[in-house]
Amino acid sequence: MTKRALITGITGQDGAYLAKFLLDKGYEVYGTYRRVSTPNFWRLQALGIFEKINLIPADLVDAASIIEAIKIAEPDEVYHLAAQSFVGASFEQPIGTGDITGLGVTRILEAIRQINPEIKFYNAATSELYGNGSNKPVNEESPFKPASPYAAAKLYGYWMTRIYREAYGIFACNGILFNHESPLRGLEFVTRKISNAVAKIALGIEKELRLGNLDAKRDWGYAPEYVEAMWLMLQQKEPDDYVIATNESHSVREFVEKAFDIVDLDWQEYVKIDKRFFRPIDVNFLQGDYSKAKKKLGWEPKVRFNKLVEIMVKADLERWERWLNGERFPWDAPNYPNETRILTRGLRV
Ligand code: NAP
Ligand code: F7E
Repeated sequence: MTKRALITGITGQDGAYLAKFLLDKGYEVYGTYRRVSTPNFWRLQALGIFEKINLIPADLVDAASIIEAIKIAEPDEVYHLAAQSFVGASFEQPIGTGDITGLGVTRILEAIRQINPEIKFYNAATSELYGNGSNKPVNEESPFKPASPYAAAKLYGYWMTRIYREAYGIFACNGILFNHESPLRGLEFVTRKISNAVAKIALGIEKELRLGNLDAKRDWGYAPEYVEAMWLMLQQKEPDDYVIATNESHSVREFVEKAFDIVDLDWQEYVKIDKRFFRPIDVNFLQGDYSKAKKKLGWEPKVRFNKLVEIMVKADLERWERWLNGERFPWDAPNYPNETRILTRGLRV
């Protein structure tokens, strides 16, 4: 029988790649989206899957809409990816982040427990849980020391996922994913901010790039590979938690240098340090040991740091070249879905 998956946050980077991955595997894919004043379906359009997805309006702060989404989709698997995912913004909106990113997990788990506890559940946990706890590679057993409202909210979601697994026997997994990037990454995250600016500077559209802490080090992988790990977790015999990473760490400065190298420019001539982009506390170093995922899931990263930077810079160069030639990006177009693709209680057969 065709498997059904519900993805929360299908309009985000991971949601879009996961939707494509599951469609390619033959799944019927349902995704939640929230009402925003400017529609945000450009990633699904860019991957050419917008018309293949069943969309259900739901917001993580509205428990009733979550219950409705699960009733409509009747999923075998729920991938919970929706969140206020930007660490910087969590310092500006700590309460909202707690509600969306933290309590949102419990709203979904509770809906699963009440509607159908057989549904398998993936929770998007994060390397931010470790905070500034270690200067060495960390694994599933390492201590957590969150350093932002975002990380604290994610830590709550991580524990609620484990609690529902142990208390109610729900097949619930935490994917402790380290940073993963792609040409579909949001523009506020540092990698895409850099690749986008480098492309524009190389083409003469922009003159400078303003950044914050260049010394921070991250374990950066390639997002399309990471969504496969999410799926693999839900195909195992037993639910468990896994670190997904590359086990390499590079600084923001290295990312900048590499990105400018690709277009033969000296980064020091264009990059300005701007205190607005520093955080009240930053995580200085993250590197993930993914041995457990390799052993149990057979998962390993393929795209490494240099290749990742190249993929991102080249994709942004191509976009801005097309833009210079008069083409408009998908996100410029009015793109509300055809109403027949939206499922609500009224339209449920
Ligand atoms: P993203 O691109 O920021 O996408 C976040 C998604 O959540 C979007 O679809 C967004 O919808 C949705 N959302 C936000 N607030 C919501 C609300 N109140 N109700 C319903 N939906 C809401 O994030 P991502 O990079 O794909 O990451 C996916 C998940 O993995 C997130 O939980 C993130 O925290 C976590 N994570 C990411 C990384 C990483 O490096 N990418 C690493 C570890 C963990 P709109 O499109 O309407 O804004
Ligand atoms: O920052 C530094 C910044 O915002 C990376 C999310 O997906 O990954 C992501 O969180 C580093 C930080 O990602 C700028 O201070 C310097 O040290 O790209 P970021 P993040 O905070 O690591 C984790 C795993 C998640 O779970 C999150 O959802 O770069 N940095 N200058 C800057 N960062 C930004 N954004 N902008 C700058 O101008």
